[in-house]
Amino acid sequence: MPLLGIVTSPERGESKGRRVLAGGTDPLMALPRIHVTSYASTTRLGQGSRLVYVAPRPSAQRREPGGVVSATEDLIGKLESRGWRAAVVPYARRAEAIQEIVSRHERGELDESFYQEYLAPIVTEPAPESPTPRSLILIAVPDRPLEILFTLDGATFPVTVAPGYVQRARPRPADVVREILAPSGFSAARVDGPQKAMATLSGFARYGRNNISYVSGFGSFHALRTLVSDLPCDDEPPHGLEMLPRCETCQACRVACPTGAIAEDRFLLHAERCVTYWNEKSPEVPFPGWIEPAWHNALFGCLTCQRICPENHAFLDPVIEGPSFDERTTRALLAGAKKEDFENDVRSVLEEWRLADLLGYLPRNLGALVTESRDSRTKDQQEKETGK
Ligand code: B12
Ligand code: SF4
Ligand code: SF4
Repeated sequence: MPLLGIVTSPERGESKGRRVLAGGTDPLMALPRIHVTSYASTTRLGQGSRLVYVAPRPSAQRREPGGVVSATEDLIGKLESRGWRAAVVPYARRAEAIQEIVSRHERGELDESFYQEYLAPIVTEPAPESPTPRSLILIAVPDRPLEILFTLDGATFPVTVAPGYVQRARPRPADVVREILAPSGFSAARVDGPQKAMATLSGFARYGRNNISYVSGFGSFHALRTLVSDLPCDDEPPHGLEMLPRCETCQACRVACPTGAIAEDRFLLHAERCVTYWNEKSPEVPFPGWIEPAWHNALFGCLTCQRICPENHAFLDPVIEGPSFDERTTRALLAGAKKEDFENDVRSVLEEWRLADLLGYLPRNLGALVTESRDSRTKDQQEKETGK
């Protein structure tokens, strides 16, 4: 069977509109660094002819209607068209970010229990061996707080959840990236690491005084994900750890933080003082006495230093509408009911919102919000009655 031609089609099976010439003289073949791979797939074009697909080697470019695009540009373009932000940066940023944390630990700047619980696993996690690590793909996925409606004492009781804890299943960045890269022969694997430090050392994000990272167009309301990839990437030196220019003259988050986690005398957060640190703790760990009831403002996480931030004003709405629970279910959740204790309709809501695995936290976390709400209602009532 004669070989009719060779194309560099972005998607397998997509040959329409491409010029296919005999003898491998397609103008695309003149592009550097493109070669026929051993796994090239073939498609029948017509009687006695065959079309061979080729995959570009690392750093290959490919012709698109608007010109030639690299696999990297193509990836970033496709991720951004989903509403995400992305960058491909040198793989060295991961080791540098890990070194940042390790040095702070060695200098005694980090609370030891906090370090052991959260950071030691991150800084010691080995990177996957495959793909050959050439770059990091940094991704910021915008997110918003969510509101769950509980019912108590005959009234609706709205509760906020900070972004990222309770959500419907959504496409995973790693799967999306792998699908985009597959036709070009590159691959990617999820890898952990100090996400904010990696993003900031890459110039992809900047720190706010609240120690949360800010990405252009999203404020701090985004999740960070990192993948390791064999996509090539030019070596370039790391950026410094940059702070938002506005923080030079603003202290709003520090003043608003009720616990003193954002300090005056140092930039690094006192993580062990953060409300989030405590409402993420295993359900059997009670909140310490120094956390005042009024400081709780979310079922998971704390939003005080993000809501007050002027850099976030454009990103506070809309809040995602989460599930609603009737009084009977709310009381059962407060009493520590497990997924199996509910009827199918409630169970499927818990699963849909990925709340099923978090139920153990509800007696403590929801309990604190309920207590606070009842206390403040009683106080309001007393004030009304006494006219104060
Ligand atoms: C541990 C952890 C926590 C801990 C500690 C938080 C912290 N600031 O370290 C707790 C449980 C408290 C927590 C809380 C939250 N977390 Co958290 N957390 C993490 C985790 C697992 C590691 C973060 C880390 O490396 N901390 C160690 C410290 C040392 O590093 P760092 O925070 O980057 O600190 C740097 C700066 O202080 C800088 N620095 C020091 N001095 C100076 C001086 C200047 C001028 C500058 C510019 C910088 C600078 O150097 C440090 C690095 O060496 C990451 C996931 C991951 N794998 O990275 C998520 C992560 C950071 N958390 C996240 C979120 C969303 C939150 C919350 C907002 C959730 C919520 N709403 O409640 C809060 C925010 C609290 C806060 N104000 O920081 C997101 C952040 C996304 C974003 N937009 O930044 C992450 C990335 C998870 C994710 N994959 O999306 N978290
Ligand atoms: S999340 Fe809450 S407790 Fe933690 S630093 Fe921000 S305001 Fe303070
Ligand atoms: S509230 Fe002010 S100081 Fe804090 S992160 Fe936002 S701009 Fe910076």
